[in-house]
Amino acid sequence: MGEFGIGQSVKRVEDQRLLRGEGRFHNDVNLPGQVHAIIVRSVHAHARLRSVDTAAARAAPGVVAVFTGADVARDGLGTMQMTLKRKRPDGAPMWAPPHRGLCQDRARYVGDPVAMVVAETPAQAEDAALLLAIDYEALPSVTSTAEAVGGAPVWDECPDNVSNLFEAGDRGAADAAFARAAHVVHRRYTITRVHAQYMEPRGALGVWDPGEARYTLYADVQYPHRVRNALAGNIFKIPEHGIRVIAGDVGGGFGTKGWQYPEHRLVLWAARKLRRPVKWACERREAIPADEHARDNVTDAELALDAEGRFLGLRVKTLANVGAYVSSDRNLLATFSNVATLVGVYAIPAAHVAVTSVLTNTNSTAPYRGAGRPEATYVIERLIDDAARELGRDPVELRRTNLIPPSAMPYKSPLGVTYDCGDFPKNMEDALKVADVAGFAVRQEQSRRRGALRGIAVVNAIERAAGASPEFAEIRFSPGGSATILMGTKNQGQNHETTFKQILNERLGLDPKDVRYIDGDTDRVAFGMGTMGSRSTVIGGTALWTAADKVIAKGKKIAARLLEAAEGDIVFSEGRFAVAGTDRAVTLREVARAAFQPAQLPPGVEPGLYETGTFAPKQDTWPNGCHVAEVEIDPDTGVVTLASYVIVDDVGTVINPVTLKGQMHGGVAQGVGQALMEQVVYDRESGQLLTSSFMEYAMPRADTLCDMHIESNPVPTKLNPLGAKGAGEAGTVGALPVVINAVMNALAPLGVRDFDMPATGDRVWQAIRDARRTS
Ligand code: MCN
Repeated sequence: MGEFGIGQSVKRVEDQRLLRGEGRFHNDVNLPGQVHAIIVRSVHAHARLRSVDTAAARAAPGVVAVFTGADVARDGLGTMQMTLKRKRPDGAPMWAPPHRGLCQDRARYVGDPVAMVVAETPAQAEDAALLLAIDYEALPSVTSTAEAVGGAPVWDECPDNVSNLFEAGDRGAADAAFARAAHVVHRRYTITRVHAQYMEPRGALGVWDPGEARYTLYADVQYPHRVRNALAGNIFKIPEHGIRVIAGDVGGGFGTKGWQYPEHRLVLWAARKLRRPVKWACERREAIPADEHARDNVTDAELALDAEGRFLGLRVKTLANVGAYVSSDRNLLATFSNVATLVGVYAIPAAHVAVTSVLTNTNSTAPYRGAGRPEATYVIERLIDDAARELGRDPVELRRTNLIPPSAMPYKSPLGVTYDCGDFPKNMEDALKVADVAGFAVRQEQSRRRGALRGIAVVNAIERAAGASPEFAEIRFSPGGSATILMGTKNQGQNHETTFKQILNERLGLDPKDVRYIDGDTDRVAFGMGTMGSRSTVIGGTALWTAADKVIAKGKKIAARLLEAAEGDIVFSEGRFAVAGTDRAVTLREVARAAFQPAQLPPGVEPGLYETGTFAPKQDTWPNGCHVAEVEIDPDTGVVTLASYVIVDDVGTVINPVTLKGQMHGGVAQGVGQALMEQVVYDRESGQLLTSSFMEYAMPRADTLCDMHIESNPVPTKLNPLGAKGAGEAGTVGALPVVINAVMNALAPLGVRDFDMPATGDRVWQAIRDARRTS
């Protein structure tokens, strides 16, 4: 409806404030009397802490306190509790050790928090931190995913480093499919470890209010309510109302800022002990050692095909590196989501998947943009390209033969999930046209004349988004008739304010200027699950729609009285309640004002106008799309240049085409970054982190990317009244496989058979050289 409604390219209302530097990020919050904390982190991948001598640090200028693991243990701080009940392959319960906040007897990765120094200024805390005398006894370590099983034990209690095994599908059916296959294609793919690299490094400000006997945490978290619940229930063991969590503007989260980190409990705990606000602001150079990382798995995948190229079965075994600690259930979610979409958009009748989560001397791995879906899509889409090469078939034709047709919807996949709707063949056919795949040979020849190799790839992506869990919204009118919306989701850059105001405009006709937007405060917002898994638009948006429905229902009663008509004759549209078939009408604003004047109300109607909506979908949505990329490679340097990128995407009803494109661009950039250059690297022998800053960790820049052409092929879902599917991760899900497949398409004619990300110049050059030597 109108210029602000659903489907309109409304400019982001939040940008004025953010671009003028008027946002309020965690580091903008400063309180009287605050002191500053520095976390002293392990310099060893694995070490016994023989002693931590704090005397010199305590005596340093400005130091207020120095805390170690012994203090945490003495005060009885709790740990996160897992609710997932998984098992190890031997049937024993999974070994998924939580973090204690500060290391107890051992440090288990480079960056593991060993001590906290609190001083009047950050500089004094840093100087004092250098005076800590930590006597480490270095122990053998293992950081590599492939070498974790049978490597040096990270925990004595779990000598083989196997945390748990997760299986899906039907092993018998898959084995039977392989037994009758005409062809079997087998490959091993490695997906690297990366860091989310949000623009705003993490931070936390802890406050203790002795009068109210209550904590307040200011932090850049994605799920304020769940962080509060975890801190209250698991760590401090107090009722939830004993903690308030406030997340202001958040400069990117991408999944790995999800919820509670050790620093959150430490600043709160120290604030109470010291009776002063305690602030920790992660330095950029501290971020890679301090934060949870992502991805990092090794997969053996097999595809069975019949003589006509129809897919018969898929078998996948993945080793997923979970790091040294498992800080919550969500750290294992990536392995779960990974499994669900491994068959992609293809009619593969039988599949079996086994994911073994392994412990290593590395940071925990958390869900990161896509959380398992880019990994799954990478495996199936690479396997199809490799199968096409091995069987001498056209990769697009092979896909076309096996796509699930729209007539098969809802489609129950052999991995236990149901795709509700989508038109996968149309996505691909449209993308082939837009990307002019037919004209590739000409462009390849032009590249060849310039001395360059050119590769193309077409991949289909599907992902589980907006997983079934509740979300909350509230609409409050004031006596003057203006409105405030309070959302349980948490914006981190996804333009929630704009998006939700558009949804409200569509349903209630309210001008965005007349609506105030609030999120991220557990005292102001009654409930929330927060933002992750591309759920906010679908679930938060529907919660808001539900609350708006209640506003309309109550408004009709009030309007009937104001218009002296029967309630059944009142119709609501475009912000006005009218008597059907007449021009007699009152605006929503007038109705809202009347709601606060008891004399204006019909009997039995409660004064006031504030409604809540909580939506709990029955099922996940399945956004999908087709990505086509072309790369050019300089064979003399190995440098890969992205030449073109096309997406035809189905996220159901599009709320805002321009912000959706922004989400696609960002998502693709993160996938391209990982495919071409990003990687967290450890030294195999010492377990040292070799990429702890931007000096060693390469990030994509504007010139890494090319123009992106994005089109929509929306198939609205019936799972929510908006018809929307999640969109925030879709770009990344397709980008990872399409870039590497395009690189492989360019390299395979030279004899390169196996190639893993990242496609950096030196690695590509090496692959070309090795292939030339062999041939
Ligand atoms: N949208 C739309 N139509 C749809 C769905 C979405 O127009 N059918 C647009 C809307 O503008 C909406 C945005 O896309 O605000 C994202 O919507 P949604 O898919 O609901 O995703 P969430 O808001 O729940 O965001 C989470 C998602 C995830 S899981 C990661 S990771 C990620 C991402 O969003 N992290 C981000 N995008 C990010 N963008 C920024 N700037 N910062 C992050 O940390």
